[in-house]
Amino acid sequence: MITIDIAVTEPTQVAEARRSVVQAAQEAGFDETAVGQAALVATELGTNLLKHGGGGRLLVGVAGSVLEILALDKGPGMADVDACMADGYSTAGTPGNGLGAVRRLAKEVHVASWPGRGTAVFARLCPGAAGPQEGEGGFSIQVPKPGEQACGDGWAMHEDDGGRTVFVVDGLGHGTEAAVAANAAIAQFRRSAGGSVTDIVQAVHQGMRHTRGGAVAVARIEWESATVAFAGLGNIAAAVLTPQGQVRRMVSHNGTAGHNARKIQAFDYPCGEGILVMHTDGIGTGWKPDDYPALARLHPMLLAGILYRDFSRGRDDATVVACRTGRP
Ligand SMILES: [Mn+2]
Repeated sequence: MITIDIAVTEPTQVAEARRSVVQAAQEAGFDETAVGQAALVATELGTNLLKHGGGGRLLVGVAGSVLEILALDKGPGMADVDACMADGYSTAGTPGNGLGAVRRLAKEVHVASWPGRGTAVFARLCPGAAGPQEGEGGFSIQVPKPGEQACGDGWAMHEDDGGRTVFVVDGLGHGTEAAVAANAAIAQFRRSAGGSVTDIVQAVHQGMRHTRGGAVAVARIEWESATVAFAGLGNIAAAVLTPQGQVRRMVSHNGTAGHNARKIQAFDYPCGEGILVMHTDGIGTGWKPDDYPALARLHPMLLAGILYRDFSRGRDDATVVACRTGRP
């Protein structure tokens, strides 16, 4: 889960981003060599933001033993993503400083770029690790309001043979008390995750009674029927992007979990092999898929990153969760 957001608009901030990446790599249990490689990836991605993106943001986090780095800019974009992935290619004319080294050192690199609409690069580093990794199912960015340590948002995921259930909560307001509410909601979700979406929302509503409350939403992807069942209370946005590029926005009822739940209702949406995305109101809902060709074919973290980059309000906790809706 990505939790740190560093602006990179001048060279000293590349160094700051590198320090954050080193710290996160150590947190993920990387050995000295792997920490050094992570630092190199951070330096190159940060330098690219300055050189090709006109500045941008480097986002960092840890999911299990995986280090996640997102580089986001609103620059001119790449005309040819494949060429930029090749060693030695650099649009600024510095050989060997493009994405080639990032690709060599990272386990996975995913790139999205549109001319005039900037570039997003997602690198996953997990030295020596093999097999499925934590975070493989769902990808997330969760960044507290600027100046706050605690995050009043939360999310969690449950998987079983039949499908996947994704839960998102936005504790009322922000700061410590919002985090207390969000944590109570997550704890209750974990106890109730096997139930229907309406049962889960009902249980979480009860479980948040002693907190200041918040907005919650649950989406259950059923592999067999290729549908998503959704129930929401309050202001959590959710949508399915179909492989054909359509967006189905899901409906929540008004209310505040923990205090006011007049109506808890499930809605069903067909999903196919697309992407489910859910986000709190720290991210605006004004995004349109037509602005980003082939959005539904992106890696889910790139989708999350682009929504964060272009629609984060910057004055609230911001959380966006994205996962594939096809059976893994
Ligand atoms: Mn909020």
